[in-house]
Amino acid sequence: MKSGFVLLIGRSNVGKSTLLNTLVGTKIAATSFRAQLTRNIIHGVMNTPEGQAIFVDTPGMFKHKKSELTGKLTEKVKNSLEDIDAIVYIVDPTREIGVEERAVYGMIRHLDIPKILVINKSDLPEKERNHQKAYEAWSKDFEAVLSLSALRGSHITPLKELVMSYLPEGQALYPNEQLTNVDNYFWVAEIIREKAFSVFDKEVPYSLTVNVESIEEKPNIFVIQANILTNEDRYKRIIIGKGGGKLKEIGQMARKELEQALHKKVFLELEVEVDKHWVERI
Ligand SMILES: Nc1nc2c(ncn2[C@@H]2O[C@H](COP(=O)(O)OP(=O)(O)OP(=O)(O)O)[C@@H](O)[C@H]2O)c(=O)[nH]1
Ligand SMILES: [Mg+2]
Repeated sequence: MKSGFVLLIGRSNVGKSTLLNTLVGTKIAATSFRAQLTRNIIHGVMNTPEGQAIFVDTPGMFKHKKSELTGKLTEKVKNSLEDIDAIVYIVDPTREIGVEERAVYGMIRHLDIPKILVINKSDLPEKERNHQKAYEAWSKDFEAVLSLSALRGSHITPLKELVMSYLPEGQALYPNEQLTNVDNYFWVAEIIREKAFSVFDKEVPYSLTVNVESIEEKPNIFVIQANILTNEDRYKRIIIGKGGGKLKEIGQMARKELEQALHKKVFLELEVEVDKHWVERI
């Protein structure tokens, strides 16, 4: 059989995590319309009759604001370039090629590894995808160029086939039933963070992280305790909201999704704490 690692790389918000979930067929990585959601290297496993491809989701490259977090994320992406068998480079045809895109491309173009250019979001009307041609002009630097929709799951099969064709002979690296490297604690935290991202304006999401303290499975219910950690008191107040309304909203959305995925009732105890040092632990 064949097996190997396939890197999903691209700037923030192009749809890397969405594509990972679509390829694996289940939601592993959190996704958001807001940039810089993914903060860890996440593996998603695809098993086919031919073999096993392990997709590696990476944090989006993001040059907009220099911060400790951005620096750490860029470092993680650079480290993930080792021991990769193929690269899927994802771009968003609604956005112009700019300094940021060229910087990401600069990181991979010298690598002697098969590269596939994925022009994502093909479900959007043509007039919104007004940079499609500019990206297509890069085709000579790639083994293949595919236009697809990660969100709708259209034209995914050609990508799967291409990826498998580039993988070397090898044994399965993950047991058949295991689809990811992340554990339930991480996964639950990501779901909660995704919901927090969806509730607040730009400023707050970059100042928070989620820590799951405990997950207890009882016969009829999961009891989950989690903390939202944030840098400052003023953010804590925003996250809790008037009469606890915002926190409740996040909790309800997260609980709904967790219940759907776990096929069981969930009791989610969510608190907010100020912790100025959370970025250092990422
Ligand atoms: N219309 C459309 N939207 C998409 C598609 N793929 C992803 N999106 C949307 O684009 C946004 C970003 O998706 P993510 O998968 O979180 O992007 P990402 O590249 O992982 O972002 P970072 O983790 O911040 O680097 C979300 O709102 C997705 O729903 C697609 O094929 N079509
Ligand atoms: Mg992501």
